[in-house]
Amino acid sequence: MKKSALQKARAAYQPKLPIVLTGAVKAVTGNPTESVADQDEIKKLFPNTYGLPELKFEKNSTPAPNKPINVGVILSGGQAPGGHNVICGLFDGIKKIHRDSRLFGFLMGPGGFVDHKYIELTAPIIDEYRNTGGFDIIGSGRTKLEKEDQFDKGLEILKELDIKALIIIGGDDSNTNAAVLAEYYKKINAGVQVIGCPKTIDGDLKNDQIETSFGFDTATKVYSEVIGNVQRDCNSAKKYWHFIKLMGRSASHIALECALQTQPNVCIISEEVESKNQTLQDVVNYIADTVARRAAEGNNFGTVLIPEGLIEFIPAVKKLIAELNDLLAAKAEEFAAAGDAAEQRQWVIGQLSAENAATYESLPLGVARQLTLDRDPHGNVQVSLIETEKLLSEMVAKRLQVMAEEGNYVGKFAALHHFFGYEGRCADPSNFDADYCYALGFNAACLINAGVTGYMSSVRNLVKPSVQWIAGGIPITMMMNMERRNGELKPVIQKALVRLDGAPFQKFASQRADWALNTCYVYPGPIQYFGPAEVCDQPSMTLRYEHQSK
Ligand code: FBP
Repeated sequence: MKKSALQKARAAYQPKLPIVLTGAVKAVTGNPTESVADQDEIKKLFPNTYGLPELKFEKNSTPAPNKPINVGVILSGGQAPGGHNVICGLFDGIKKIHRDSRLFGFLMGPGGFVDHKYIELTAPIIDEYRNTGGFDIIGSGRTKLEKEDQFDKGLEILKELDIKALIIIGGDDSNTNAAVLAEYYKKINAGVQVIGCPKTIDGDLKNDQIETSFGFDTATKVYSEVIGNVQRDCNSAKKYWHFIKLMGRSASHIALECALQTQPNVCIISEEVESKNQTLQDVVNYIADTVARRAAEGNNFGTVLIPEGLIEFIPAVKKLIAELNDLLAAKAEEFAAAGDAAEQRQWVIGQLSAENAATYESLPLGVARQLTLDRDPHGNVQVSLIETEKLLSEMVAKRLQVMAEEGNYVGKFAALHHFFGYEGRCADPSNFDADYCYALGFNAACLINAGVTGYMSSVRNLVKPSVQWIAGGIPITMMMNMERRNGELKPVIQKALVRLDGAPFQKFASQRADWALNTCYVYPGPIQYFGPAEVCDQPSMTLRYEHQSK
């Protein structure tokens, strides 16, 4: 494979480990834990792995003699920069336990585990992927691991390869599955540990114990670079409004971080729209007012950042989606048999409550249809397929026409559309993500060596230099609550949405009026891998503000 000059230089980068992981370690046990909510239900569902203590690694003076161990690894869900480094850290970690330890990678996500498709990850393979973006070392997939026959089928290959620990690198849904698998293997005495690693560019897998998921830092830096470039272009030509949709599923962490980095004229935060009980028209009016106020100053240009999950947070649409989820879970076959798209639309309208049917009918045809189609295997609406940026700009154009007729707007409005998502998911990890991911993988090996199961690899104190990071393990059940999925109440890891009382949102809210009217763009430029620490090694602004407020 031909390599770019940067790839070659980057291969030589040695990720920095927390100092505590550089020698022999011992696991120090904290107090028993509780789930974040619904304690009784979660305890009943996880009798063998509920209430475990938090673990913290500390230096040990005498390294314990160890035996070789075989480990399996799965990449699950959407790509996130740094996944390869988790695997490299894991490989180096188990080799440190014993040089005869072996690592097997299951191909194309959890599906490869169930179908027994794997490769052995040897040193030459691992060395090809150090500090690179992507998940192509073994591929990823979205098969949901949830049924006992899948767990049993997977166990066959684990036994065949003498694998004693399985590492699942995934987001909230995949780590929920890791917890269910850990519980099952413990219950049947399978002799296999299951450990999770917090992955997702969306930044929604975080809590008091997991400060951030990996990939968020790099992806938001890539998006901020291109948003900055678009802003400089629009400030040069002064003739376009750019509507930029950003990935991130339900949560608006990505949009908020990019706003903090680039200072656009408008950034919508879905969680705020929901808390203010706003309608789509309210959001449109807010953008149109900003366009009009800038036009009055002679500025017929600007930028609008839109989180991809916005539509789900409009309270009326949220209610509609909840009813659609239950309806489609209960009557999937009837829906499929209803006929073509127009007939299915009529069938849906006939089944919904009057209030939700009215919301459904009020949405543009394409958006309404997407809400009834293609849930991913975890039951999520595929919001990345909804063109919210076009929907909003069309509605803004209409609103401006009305405002012009009323004498409240004089200006020109020409809109361009962008969707930044896939562009950032496989970028070469920033120094932060390269170090963080390597540490998460290496730490997972330490958790294996500590003999635990049902834990998530945790590396904390992330705004400090990486040598000062704190390493340990968090019981996954500690992050769980009960939520309705596909018409049933299920134990799942609680998704972290943007907190409106949190420091990152507060900072944004205190400055956005200035950014709206005045042109305060910041141009962050591309990720830098070499150079002064203030350019190369800064964690995300979200993480920095969150830590400042502690
Ligand atoms: P994960 O939760 O799996 O990390 O998803 C990340 C993500 O990039 C979302 O932001 C996006 O909505 C989704 O994946 C897109 O899914 P797909 O890769 O299947 O098109």
